Amino acid sequence: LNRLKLPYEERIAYAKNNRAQELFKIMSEKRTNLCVAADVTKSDELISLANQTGPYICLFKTHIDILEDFNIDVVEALKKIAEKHNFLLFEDRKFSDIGKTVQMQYSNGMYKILSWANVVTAHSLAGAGMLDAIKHGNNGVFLLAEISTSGSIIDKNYTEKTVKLALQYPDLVTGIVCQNPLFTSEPGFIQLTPGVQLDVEGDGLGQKYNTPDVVIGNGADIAVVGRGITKSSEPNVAAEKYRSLLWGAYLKRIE
Ligand code: BMP
Repeated sequence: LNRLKLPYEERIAYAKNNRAQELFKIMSEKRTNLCVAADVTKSDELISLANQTGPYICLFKTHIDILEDFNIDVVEALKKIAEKHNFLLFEDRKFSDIGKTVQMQYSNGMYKILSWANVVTAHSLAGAGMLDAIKHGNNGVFLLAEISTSGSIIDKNYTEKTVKLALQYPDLVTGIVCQNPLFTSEPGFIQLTPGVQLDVEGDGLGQKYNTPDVVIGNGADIAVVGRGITKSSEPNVAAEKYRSLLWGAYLKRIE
C-alpha cells in the first residue's frame, strides 16, 4: 500500500489517531490540504487571518507565544471560527523536555494549550516517556523527523528513529513533520511539510522554500504556508491560490 497513491478519504480507515481521521475527513470535504502558519504578533491580526483563510484551510497553525497581547479570549474566538469554517487548531509548540515538564507546558501556564489546540508538534529527542506524558483522549501530535532549514543537524539516523517512534504511538501521533516521503506504506499517518512559498528560495535566516508541486511530489499530505499568505495584502486570495495549487498537485499525485 502506497499512501501517496491513496485518496485522503480512503485513508480515514487506516488512521488510528482521532485527529488524523478528522483531518482526512475535513480535507476531503473541503478539498484542501493547506495549513496556514499564522505567525503574527497581535491578537486581532490572528483572528482576522483565521476569518480570512478559514474557508480554504484544514489546519490553522499558531505560535501562540509570539502574541504580544495574549489573553485567553483569543483562543475562545479561534475556537468559534474553527467551528464555523470546519478546520482544526494546531499549536506548533515543538515540545522537547522530560515528560513531567511537557505535561505542565501542555496543560498549565497562561496558554493552557491542551484546552484548545486539537493538535500540537513535538520534537522526538526526549523519546517515548514524553509521548506517554502527553497522551490525552482526543488529541494529536505531529512529531518532527526533519526540519526545513539549511544547516539543520538532524541526520538520517535521527529521522529514521523518529519515524519508528511515531509508528509505536498510532493512537497519539497524527503524523510526521518532514520534507521527504518517509513512511509511504503507512496510510494512516499524515506527512506535514512546511517551507512552502512561490517565487522565493529562502528568508535569509535558514528557511528553505519549495513550490506546492515539489512538496506534494515529495510526499506532503498537508503543506504549511506562512509568509506566502500572511504577507499578502489579500490573505484570502493568497490562501485560495495556494489551496488550489496544492489540491491540483495532490489530484495529479493520486492519478
Ligand atoms: P513560513 O512559510 O513563513 O516560512 O513559515 C513556516 C512555518 O512553519 C513557521 O511557523 C515555522 O515555525 C514552521 N516550520 C518550518 O518552517 N519548518 C519546519 O521544518 C517545521 C516547522 O514547524
